[in-house]
Amino acid sequence: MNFPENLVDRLHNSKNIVVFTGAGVSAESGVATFRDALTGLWARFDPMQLATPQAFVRDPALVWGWYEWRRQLLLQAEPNPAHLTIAQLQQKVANFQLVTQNVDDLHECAGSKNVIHLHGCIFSPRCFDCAVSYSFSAAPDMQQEVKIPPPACTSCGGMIRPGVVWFGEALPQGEFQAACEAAAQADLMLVVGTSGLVQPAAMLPALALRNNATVVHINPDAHQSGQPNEFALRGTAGNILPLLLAQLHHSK
Ligand code: BV8
Ligand code: ZN
Repeated sequence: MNFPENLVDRLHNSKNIVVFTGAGVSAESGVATFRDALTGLWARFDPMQLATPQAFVRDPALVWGWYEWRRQLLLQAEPNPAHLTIAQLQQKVANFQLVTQNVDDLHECAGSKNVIHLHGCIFSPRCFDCAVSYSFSAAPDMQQEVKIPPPACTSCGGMIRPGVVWFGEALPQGEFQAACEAAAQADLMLVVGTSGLVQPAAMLPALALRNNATVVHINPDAHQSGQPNEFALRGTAGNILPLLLAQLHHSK
């Protein structure tokens, strides 16, 4: 892949890098993206319908079963070259911030530090009523997609819920604030594997652009926006990111 000439210089001269990831960065680890069709029991649902507090209250076992199914799949997933490259990049750059919309822990497994999770994490459930955190005692053992009643909170008896941000729920204040500050101070933002549909996370690239950062979209669906500071690299994160990192080496 040959990168646009001026992009390589911008990459090389950038001092404050933000990497903003979505489900596409985990696709090459075999993890379905958020908008991939659901399977089995959940096939008839749109994820948007299930990832809500209303759905959980209406049928807790259906929703908890869905998250346990996803947790089981995630426990079998490994970081892919995209996650690994992002972790390597963090080692090379003085001011670096990784912001993810993903609820998996593959960035951390790849060695990334201080990851901002805008939408929470599937591995940190809490009580739906009193918010006391809950720790899993074992990996799920689901032979197929089934309903599983959520565990009861040991402190108040309420239902344990997934540690993710559902539609209609506010993002964790501190994380979102820190992500906005990092985007506003960045001189380079890599936007990796996101459809840019979910607000308010999807506004981060626009925030970076408004502050004259170079914004690079890495996505098979990426398209050129025409803005001088915005670049579209069409392809998979697992292929493009290692090449991008290699460019940084060569041009030194
Ligand atoms: C909020 C956790 C307000 C759950 C997620 C109407 C009604 C209700 C709400 C709204 C509404 N209109 C707007 C809203 C707001 C709503 C919203 O944005 N809705 C949109 C979708 C219409 N947002 C919210 O509700 C947010 N909260 O607004 O609160 C508020 C304020 C104060 C007080 C109270 C309330 C909360 C949003 C958070 C939702 N939770 N996840 C779970 O995971 O189960 S979001 C979910 O989508 C995932 O986290 C995912 O990360 C995220 C974004 O999706 P992507 O990551 O982009 O994934 P996607 O599948 O879409 O795309 C994958 C991309 O990868 C594609 O582009 C593909 O081309 C690319 N790709 C594929 N393979 C590769 C690749 N790229 C590179 N390499 C590859 N190999
Ligand atoms: Zn409780």
